Formats: sequence, C-alpha cells, structure tokens
Amino acid sequence: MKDISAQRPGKEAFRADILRHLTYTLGKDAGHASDYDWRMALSFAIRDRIVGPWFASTRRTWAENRKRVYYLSMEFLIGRILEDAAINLGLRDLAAEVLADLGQDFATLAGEEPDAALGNGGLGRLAACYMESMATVGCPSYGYGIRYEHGLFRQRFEGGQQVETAEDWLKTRNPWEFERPESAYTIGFKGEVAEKDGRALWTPDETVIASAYDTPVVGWQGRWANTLRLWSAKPTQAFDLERFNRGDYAAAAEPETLARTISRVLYPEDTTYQGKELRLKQEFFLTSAAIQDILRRYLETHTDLTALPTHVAIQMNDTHPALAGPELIRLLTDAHGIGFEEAFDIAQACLGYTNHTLLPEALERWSTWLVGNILPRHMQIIERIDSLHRRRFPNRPHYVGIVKHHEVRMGELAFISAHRVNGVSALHTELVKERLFPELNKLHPGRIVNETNGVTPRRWLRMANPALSGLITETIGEGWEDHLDRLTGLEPHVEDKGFRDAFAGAKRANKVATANWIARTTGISVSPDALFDVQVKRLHEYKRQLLNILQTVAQWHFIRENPNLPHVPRVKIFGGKAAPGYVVAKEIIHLINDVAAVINNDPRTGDLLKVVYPANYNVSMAEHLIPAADLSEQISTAGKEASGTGNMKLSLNGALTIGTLDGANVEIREKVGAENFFLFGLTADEVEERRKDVEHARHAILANQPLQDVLQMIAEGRFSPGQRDRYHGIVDRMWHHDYFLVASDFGAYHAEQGEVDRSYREADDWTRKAALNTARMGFFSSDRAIRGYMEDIWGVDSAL
Ligand code: OX2
Repeated sequence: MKDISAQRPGKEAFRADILRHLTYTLGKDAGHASDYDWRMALSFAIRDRIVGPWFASTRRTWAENRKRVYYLSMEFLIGRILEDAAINLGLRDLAAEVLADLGQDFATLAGEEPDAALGNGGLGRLAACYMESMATVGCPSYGYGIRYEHGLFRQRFEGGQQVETAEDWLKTRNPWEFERPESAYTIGFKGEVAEKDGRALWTPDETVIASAYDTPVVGWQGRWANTLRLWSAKPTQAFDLERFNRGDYAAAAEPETLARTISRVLYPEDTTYQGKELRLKQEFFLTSAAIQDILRRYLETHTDLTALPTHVAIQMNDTHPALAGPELIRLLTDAHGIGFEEAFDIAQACLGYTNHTLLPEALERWSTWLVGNILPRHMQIIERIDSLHRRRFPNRPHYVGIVKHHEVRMGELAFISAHRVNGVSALHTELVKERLFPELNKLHPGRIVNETNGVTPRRWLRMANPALSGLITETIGEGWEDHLDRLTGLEPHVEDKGFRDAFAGAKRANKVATANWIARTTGISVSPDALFDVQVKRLHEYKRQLLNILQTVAQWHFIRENPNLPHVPRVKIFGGKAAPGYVVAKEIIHLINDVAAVINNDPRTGDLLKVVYPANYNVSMAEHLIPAADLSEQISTAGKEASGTGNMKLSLNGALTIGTLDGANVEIREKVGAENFFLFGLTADEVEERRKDVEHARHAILANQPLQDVLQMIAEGRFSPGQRDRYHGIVDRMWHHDYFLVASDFGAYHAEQGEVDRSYREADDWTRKAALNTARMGFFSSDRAIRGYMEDIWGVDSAL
C-alpha cells in the first residue's frame, strides 16, 4: 500500500492549481470570481489529482491483462462528488485551508454542487456505493449507465401536495466528466432480419449514436480509480441544412430531437415496472453500447472470443439491462460467426444478475409484439435461448420459460442467461429461491447466491458525520474507513462513561446543526433535545409511511388526552418522493403534510411533538439527516423490502432501529444485538397467513381502539378542514383492503414506540445502545459486499 501523504500536494502547489484553473480554465480574475467559478476551479484542481491514480490503474489493468468487471445499471445515484473525492484523496482539510486563505469557504462551495441524481432510490444508490468500493478494494471495473439530461425530478409541496419539476444538473458545467467523442457506437431499432451466408443480418430502420462520457471514480486514499462511463444519445443523421435553408427549422432539428429523447429523462419509477416503448429503447441503448464497448476493448488484445469469460464479468443490476445476454449472443453469432449454443455458453459464463425485488408490479415483462417490433433480431434470439434451455431440461411439468402468454419475462431471461443470480439480503435470497424462481432454482441448484447489500463508510460516515468520525479515530486510531470491521474496537470503550458522553456529544452537535437546517428550510423550530425519529426513503405503500403517520396521530391524541404525563418530546422527520403517477403514495404525502400542519400549530402539544417533511429528499439531504437521527424507521411489511440500505446508514451513525423482520433488518438485528433494536410486527410467513383472513383489516381495526380513533379523526376531516372527505379513500382502503397490513401491525408498532420512549428516558443507556450499533455495523460496508461479488460471482482478484 502506497502512502498517499507522499503524493499529497503542498499548500502552495494546491493553491497555485486552483488559481491556475481560475485563470486559464474559467477565464476569471480572482477579484471577480463568483462562488461558481471558485467551485469549478477547486473541482478541476481536485480532478487533476484523480487523473494520476486513474491512469496508473488503467495501465496496470492492461499490462497485467486483468479480468475486468462491467457493472451495467440504468441508475447511478451519485449525489455530490467534490467533497467525497477530496476526502478519498486526503485533500479535504488542505483544500479548506487553502480556500480560507483565498477568502472562500469550502463547505459553502461544496454545498453548491448539484446532486448527480441519476437514480431513484436504493438500487441506484447501491450502484454508486459499489463503484466507490470497487475503486477502494482495487477491483478493475467499469460502470455503464445513461447520462440523463434530467435526473430524478425535483419535489415541491403546494398546499401539502407533491409537485414535480424538471431537474437540470447539467445546466452548469459538469467538471467531473471527460467527453469521449471517439467512443461512439451505433444503436439500432426496428427494421428487418434477413439471412446472408448462413448468418442473420439485421438491418435496423432507426439508429442513434451512443457517445461516451467518462467520470473517474477514485477509491479511498487514491490507491485505485475506475471509470463510470455514461452514454449520451446523439443523432446519426447530419443536420438537414437543405430543410433549414427552406425555413423549415423544426423539421431540420427533428432527427436530433428524436435521438436525444433516449437519454433525456430518468424514469421516475422505483420498484414499479414502466411498460413504455421509450423505456425499452433506453434499456437496449445502454446495454448495446456497453456490450459493443466491452467486445471492442477485449478484441484490442485478444483474438479468441471463447476465452471471453476469463477476462470479462458483466453484472446486470436488476433486469433493466437483461438484454445483455441476447445482445452479446447476437454479436458473437451474427458478427463473429460463433455457433448459437457456444455463444450462449460464453455469454452465460460472463453474466451475473442481481435481483432487487419480489414485488410482482416491479418485474419487467414486455409484450412479444413490442420486442419483436423494436428488436426483431433479439426476439428471435430470446426464443432460441428459451428453446435451448427447454431442450436441456426436458420433461419439466412446471417449466417456466422466458416467453409466456405473449410476454417476454425479463426475470426469467436474466436468470437463464446468467451463471449466478443473487439476492441482496439473506432473507430476500431465500424468498427469491422459494417464491420467485422455485422451478428455475430446482433446475439450477447453487446458481442463486446471497450478497447482502452494503454502504460506503467513506461517504456515509467519514464525510457525512465528521463529529462521530473524529471520535472514532481518536478512540481506535485511523484505518477503520476501509476496514470497517475495526469498529468493534469501540466496544470496550462503550463501557467507559467518558466515551459515552463524547458519543452523545457528537450526536447532540449533529442534532443542533440539523435543527438549524430544519428551521432554515421549513421554518419549523424543533428542539435538539427531542428524540429525532427519521423515516427517509421513497414513498411506497409497502414501506408504510402510512403506519408511521397514523401512529403519530395516535401519539398526538394521547398527549392531548394525558397532558400531565411525562411525555418524551419527539420530532418526526419524513423525507421521500413519490413516483408522479403513483396516486396513493401522493395521497399519503398529502396526509403527512396535513397532519404536520395541525400538530405543529397545536399549543397543547407544543414541543412534545413536531412533524417535519422537508421537500426534495436526495443524497445530500440524507447526508444531513442521517447523522442526526436517534431512531431509524424500517417498518415495511415483512417480505416486501428486499434489503434496504438506509437502515444500514442510520444504524452505522448511531441510530436505533424500530423495524420489522424484513430485508437486511434481520441481519442488522443479529449483528447489533436484539437488545439494541426495537422489533415489532408480523414475519414474512405470518403476513402470508394473515392475508388468508379476508377480513384481516376490519378485525385488526376493531381490536385496536387507538387506531379506530385515529381513522375516525381522519375520516371526519380533522386534518383537512377545508375538504373533509379528502382522506376517505385512505380510510376506506384501511378498513376494506389494507394489502400491506398496516392495521394488523399497528398495535405492535404503537406499543413498541412506547418502549422507544421508555428507553430514550434512560439517556445514558440509550447512548450505550447507539454506540453498540455503530461498533457492530462493520459488516455492512460495501467493501465486504464487493469482495463477496468478486469471489462468488465475478472470479476477479484485487489488483492491490
Ligand atoms: C431497491 C429495493 O427496494 C431495496 O430494498 C434495496 O435495498 C435496493 O433496491 C438495493 O438493493 N428498485 N429499487 C430497489 O429494487 C428495485 C427494483
């Protein structure tokens, strides 16, 4: 391991770098430079320092003929880059010092960087954590994605309702990317398939160019750097000057507009499948560009395509890039003359598939008509894969193929095309075997493996929580950032009152900062002495923000009815966006905001209960809120949340979890200890059982008076005085449908929240539990997860 302090620039050199960029890259005189100019100059000065490790890593990979990992994902939810890169390079403090001398403030400049929001939620953020970890552990790799012009929409609240506006992160210059006009591929759609010399010949009707933009991703201490290659769509046809000269400006620009559409917007759906033609085109656009690029790179130094799996591992992040199999087979057969079965075996040996959800509405299925129309050659290949697989496994009465009822099932396609399929938590992986792919699992025992998710400790602890990070380093020394298991070294100190006080002090400082931030952004004043109770994630019925807000109302009612009891003050913090077309989720947002308006203005409850919902939750907001949380809400209906990763970030930062036995909660509870976790609710098996009672909701409501009272208040319009029937839909669904078993879990949840209050009163003991959470979360580093993928799926060694 090289010591990076040796490569770190001196103060003078770094200052000169910044000023040089200000002058020559930005063309600005220091006296007239804006914050924007300074941020750019700083970003370029930092980027310069990434280039060295980046070149060195790339050269080594070529020289040593190393196997590379290709991570294909429709989403990379990166967030801001500046501070993260500065920290990984060990330049954060130096940069702050140099800027201060120049009259600038590092935090202010870093805070102005727009979030790269090229993802919706957990799936996209996981891809970003994995990119950073692959660089940290020295796994030679490329991320492949789409350079969306508009990332995830911005959220505003109007009268408590979500309003979406377009996000435009590329409005100002993106200093982190390098345009690669020479790396461009033609992507075809539609057209005809003919036969020529015994090979299929596909002549597409429509074509666009996929053009590459590279962003280097540097790992901890700059020991290794990889590339995130994002594709932008450009027109193949040249600009139509003749039409333009005739005055037909719109028509002249048409090809350009059409092509650009493909990389224009990120689909704002999280765990919901969007059956739109454009979405299928986007998926193929990413996949085809990636596969063409992979083969081009391989053939620069190899000739034998049958050895591809020795040098190439391709990971499909969910089914979105599942056309990777058919596309690779197409190129191997139609362009390189390899036989179909051999091509299939090569592709399969390269490919891995990560499943992120069991929700039926999220499992992609495309009509065979649509696939046949947009990708006629791929449709043929998919059918051949299906019949080859069927032939290899004859006499299966329950055989589930890829093509069924005139639909292409992308889950089955990905499963059959891959040599490994993985779930993202221990429980989820078992459910993938038993519930999602039982038949395929029998045919391919051992193909399904588990890789429990992880999060990068550099961003989610070191950068987001300097107060706690400082205490950790003071207590156990340096080096925990890339050896997160070392956090167990904190355990003996947890028994030391001085350490606990320091731990509580760090949390308190974070809460004070967050209270100020809340006051600035929402106008609501909250006390840092209150318990900060945080639920931040996408809005989805299965995640049960509804359960949380109903219980909040119950607690409010209880305080009003019992004003003389000693209540524990709480701040309920919500954050998250609903997919624009998800009507029920938007109703829940409206309800949370309506409830907040009433509670926050109730003098009878005052500081004892506040509800805050800052708009536009994103990676940067998560970095604010997570270090300040006391309680982490992980309350999904058991069996529905594949893993969760916010649960990991919160517990790592010393929040206690209130949660169900779902996703990675199960493993978190095992690691941190049952006594340091607030468990409630039905298990995945009990959920299935409970649903057999068709009247489960009514029975559960009738058995719980507080819940009845809450539903009554909402139905009467207590929180929507201007429109008393506003929430009749929600109340009605609670009584008669309640698919996600909010009513059945309400009693246990309400009771467990009482336990939370009792524990929080024992302040010192609470701190002990919080510190034990931090100390025992080392397993959930994304470095551990990536090492698991390298060993179990990719067969790649670390280059470090
Ligand atoms: C999410 C899952 O919902 C979440 O449980 C998981 O932690 C995350 O992926 C990363 O594995 N879209 N988003 C997800 O799944 C899908 C599909």
